[in-house]
Amino acid sequence: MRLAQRTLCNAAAGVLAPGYDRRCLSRGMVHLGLGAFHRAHQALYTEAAIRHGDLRWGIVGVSLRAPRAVRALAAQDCLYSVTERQGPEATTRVVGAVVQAVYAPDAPERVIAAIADPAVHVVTCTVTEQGYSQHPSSADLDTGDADIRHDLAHPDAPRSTLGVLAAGLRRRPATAPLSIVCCDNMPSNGDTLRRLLGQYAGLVDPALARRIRNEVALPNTMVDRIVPAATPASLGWAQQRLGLRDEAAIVCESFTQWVIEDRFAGPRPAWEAGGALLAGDVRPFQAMKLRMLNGTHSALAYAGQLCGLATVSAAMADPVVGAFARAVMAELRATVTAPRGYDVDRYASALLQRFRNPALEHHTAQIATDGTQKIPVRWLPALRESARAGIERPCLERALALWLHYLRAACDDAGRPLAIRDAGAPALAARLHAAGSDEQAVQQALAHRAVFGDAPWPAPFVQRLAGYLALLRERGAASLLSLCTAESLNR
Ligand code: CS2
Repeated sequence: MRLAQRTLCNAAAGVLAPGYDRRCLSRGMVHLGLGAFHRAHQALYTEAAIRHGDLRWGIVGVSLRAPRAVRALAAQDCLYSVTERQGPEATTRVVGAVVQAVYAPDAPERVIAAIADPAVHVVTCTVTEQGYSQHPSSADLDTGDADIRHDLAHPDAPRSTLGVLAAGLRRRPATAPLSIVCCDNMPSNGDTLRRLLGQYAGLVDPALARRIRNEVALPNTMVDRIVPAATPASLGWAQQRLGLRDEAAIVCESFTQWVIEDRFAGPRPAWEAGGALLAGDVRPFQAMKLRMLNGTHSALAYAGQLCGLATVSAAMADPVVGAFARAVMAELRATVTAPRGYDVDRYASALLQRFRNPALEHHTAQIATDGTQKIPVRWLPALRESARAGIERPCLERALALWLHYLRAACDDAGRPLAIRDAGAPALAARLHAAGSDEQAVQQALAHRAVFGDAPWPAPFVQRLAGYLALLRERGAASLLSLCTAESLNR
C-alpha cells in the first residue's frame, strides 16, 4: 500500500504523523529545488512551526530540473517520510508541510503566480552551487549561460532560478514584501544571490533591480544535515519501517542545524520551533561548516573514490583514509575562526562521529560530484590564506592533488573507471592531459581561473603538488595517503 492521506492511518506504530489538520494549511512559502535536502531540512523546520500552531506556512515545492520528486509527491498527496538514523536508533515522521509539488517546465505560470502571491512571504532555495548562474571566474552573473540567455529573451517564461525569482517578483504587488532564503552551501549565500539576482534584474527591468536592492530581504544562512540520495535499498528499508510504500522516503542522520541571519522583510515561519538559530552574523558559522564539514567530506570523497571505498562510513573505517580525513579536518580547523561562544573542537569530534554513522549509505561518488563548484569554496580559501602566510598544509595539499589525479586518471587505484559528474571538469581535465610533465600539469591546472582564481600560487606549493601528482601516477592514492598520515603522526 502506498503512502497517501487516506492510508496514513495504516502507518506502522511508532511512526509520527503530521498531528494537525492539513486541510487547514494555507500556502505561505515557496521552495525552489525540491530535492531530498530540502525535504529533510527546511521543510522539517517549517513542519515544526506548523505543529506549533501556525497554519500559514504550507510549502509549494518546485523542481526546476528533475521531475522525479514532484511525480512521487504528487502521487501521494505530497506526504513523505523522513527517518533519522544514528547507529541502531531510528525515528520516522511523516511530513505534511508540502501542499503542492510543481515541476516548473510543466507549469511555469503556476510557479510565477505562487511567488507573486501576497500570501507567500518566504521563498527558500536549494538549487545547488551551480544553480545560480554565477560566472566561475568573475563571480558575477554568467550572461553566457544558456538558461540565462533564454530567460533574458523570454523573461516571462523563465528556466533559471534567477529568471523564475525575477518573474515572480515582477508580478508581485509592490506592497507585498518578500524574503528569499538561499540554503545552498556557499559563503555569504544570501549576499551572493542578492548580487546575481540584482544583475539579472538590471538587464530585464531596472525598477525591479532597485526593488531587489531596497526591499527584498536575502538573509545569509548556514544549513547542515547529511542527507544521502535515496537508493532502492533505502526506499525498501523505509517501506519496512513505515508499513507503506513511500517513493519519496528519506533516510538521513539525526543531526540538523540551521543558522539564519535575522533579516526578514515580512512574516516568516517560527523555525526556532525546530531548533533554528537566528543570528546577527552567520558568516563565521558558514566558514566553519564549509571548511570543516564540507571540506573534509570532499577529501573523503576523492580519497574514497580512488581507493575503492564507496561510502563515507567505509572511508572513515579504512585505517589510512580515516586517518587522512582526521588530519585534513585538523588542518582545516586551524584555519577557522570560531563563531563567538562556539566550541570548535567539540564540533570537530562531533563531525567525525557523524561521518562514521554506519546507518547512512552516503556515497563518496555523490559528494565527488561538481568538484569544480565545491573545491573553490571548501579548500581553496584555506589553502590560499595558508600559502600567503607561508604555512604548509600537507594533508589538504594532498587532497588537492588527489582531486587533480582523479580528474586526470578517471579511474581508481585498481584501474576501474570512475564516472565524473561535473560540467566544469572537462576543461580542467583537458589542461591536465595537455601538460608534458606533472609540474606543467599543476601549473596548467592552477592557471584555470574559473576554479583557481587569478592570484599566482607560490612556487614551493606548485612543486609539492607536482611531487604528489607524480607519486599518485606511479603508486596510486593509497600509497600517497599512507605516507601522508605516517608523516602527520610523526609531527
Ligand atoms: C556534501 C554535502 O554532497 C556534498 O557535497 O558535502 O551535501 C553535505 O552532506 C551537507 O552540506 C551536510 O550539511
